[in-house]
Amino acid sequence: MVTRLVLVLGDQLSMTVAGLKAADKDTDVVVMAEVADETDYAQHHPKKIALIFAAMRKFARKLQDDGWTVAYTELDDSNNTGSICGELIRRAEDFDASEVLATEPGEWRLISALTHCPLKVRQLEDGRFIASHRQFGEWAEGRKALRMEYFYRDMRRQTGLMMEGETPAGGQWNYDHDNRKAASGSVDTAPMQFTPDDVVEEVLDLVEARFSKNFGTLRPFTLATDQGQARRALTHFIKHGLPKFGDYQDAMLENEPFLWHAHLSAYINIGLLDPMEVCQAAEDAWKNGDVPINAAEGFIRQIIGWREYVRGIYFHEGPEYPERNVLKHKRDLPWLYWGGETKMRCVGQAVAQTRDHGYAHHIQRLMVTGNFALLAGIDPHQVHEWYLSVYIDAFEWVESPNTVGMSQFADGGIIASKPYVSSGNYIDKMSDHCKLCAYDVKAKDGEEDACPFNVLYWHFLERHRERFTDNARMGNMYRTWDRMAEDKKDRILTRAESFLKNMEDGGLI
Ligand code: FAD
Ligand code: DLZ
Ligand code: SF4
Repeated sequence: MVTRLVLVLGDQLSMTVAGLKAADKDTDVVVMAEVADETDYAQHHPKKIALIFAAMRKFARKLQDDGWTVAYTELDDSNNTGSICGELIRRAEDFDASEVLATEPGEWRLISALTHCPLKVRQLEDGRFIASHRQFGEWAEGRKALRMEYFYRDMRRQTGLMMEGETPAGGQWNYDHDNRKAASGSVDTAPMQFTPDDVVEEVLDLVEARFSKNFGTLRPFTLATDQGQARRALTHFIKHGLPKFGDYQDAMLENEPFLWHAHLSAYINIGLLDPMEVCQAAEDAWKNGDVPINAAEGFIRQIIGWREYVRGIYFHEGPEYPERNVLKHKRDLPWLYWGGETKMRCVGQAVAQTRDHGYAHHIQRLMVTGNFALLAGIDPHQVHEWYLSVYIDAFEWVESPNTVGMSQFADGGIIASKPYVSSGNYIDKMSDHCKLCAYDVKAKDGEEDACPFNVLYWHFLERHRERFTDNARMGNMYRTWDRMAEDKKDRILTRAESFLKNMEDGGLI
């Protein structure tokens, strides 16, 4: 029998990935490699590198225990070539193999590297998703607008999740109107934590030695690093977090990074949890009467709706999608995103949590850091690079549509029907940050201490009037702006300009 290599990447750590499913345990050799090309294409959060390396090492052991031959390269190995293709070539020589079975990577960069690797590499479609590339393409074909909601309904029908025959459970597809409560008081749950074992400790030492300059705190490190732990984290979330997930999905609280969110995205994205098992656990909890319908439906929608949809968009739109910049925003990402001082309490809190945990929940990503970057006209590519670096769950197929499309409207409205921009009002309503902020969220007249979101909001609308004035969902806002007295409008725009100038000059904002 000819020996084949089976490539398993750091975010493909599941026994059911396509490459492993197609392989022969008796004759094929699994190749896994910690390489500089992957650690350095973004300035990854140290917790993200540690999570991936620890989970890779444990997965390799599991494969070996199951009888697979595994050729594993550690980052510090002296003969490490530094790239996935380089490692495949080296292992092909070692094992006299010429063919490679790979599961298609979640990034065009790596797909291209495998395509150009001078070996026969078969890239099999990643079957860990509900919608295949072909299915998404057929859904998208001929549609004027690719809206998530309609795609989601198809996914509900296809999976049967929360369906009663052809109709959605409870009679509605979407219970979002129940999911906008502001939180108050204390949070009665937290993601499950795991004490590092020997494998994890060794990886932490390596990451500390090699990546201490990257933005982010490595220790304490309490993430799950194998399937068993990730499943315990899932069970814990379903019991303690999911019941209130829906109600407080959009809420933000001081020093409460996780609220009732799952903190499971990284585990799902790297293969420790299967998206369907996660959704089925949520559905079961609802069927057993342990969680309300708005929580279960809202949670399942994030996974079989948004997660599948953004992946479809990434592959449908092609490799240049992350480069898009229809609003022609050019400003540099301010230093405060890398932990520099800021007077904006909401942004400071989101960035500090990101630094400490490699995590911020969706509304912080969308309506705080994303909203600010969009209002301030930051180059979306720099925003994309930031999100790709700082979150433990960030891989381009999921990060770039969320950032470039949903958050920065840089794709011109493929994902979002209108830009996700808001004044400070929204953050004030959904959080307790404003009362501790140096800025005044109630100041709306261009005052020196006016919340920056308040003045930048109108500045954004004014500078993009031509593009958005006819957008049905934005007409009201333009009418409100147009009704304002001219001197008030001048004060607001002048204050916005001086704020942006100060930001560009590196001043404290
Ligand atoms: P929960 O809020 O508890 O949601 C449950 C699950 O639903 C998540 O674990 C995740 O698997 C899925 N999910 C929810 N929203 C989305 C979404 N919009 N797209 C895809 N899956 C979703 N998610 C990533 O996994 N990786 C990223 O790199 C990423 N970058 C983002 C960048 C921006 C600018 C924005 C606005 C969102 C981004 N998201 C990303 C989506 C979302 O913010 C995270 O999935 C979520 O915050 C993860 O935390 P959680 O597990 O506690 O999720
Ligand atoms: C993110 C990441 C990092 C930091 N390191 C590795 C690595 O050393 N080896 C590996 O196989 N994968 C790594 N990854 C995950 C890949 O970057 C990921 O597979 C691609 O971005 C495609 O999603
Ligand atoms: Fe954020 Fe403005 Fe509130 Fe300050 S006042 S916390 S900047 S929304």
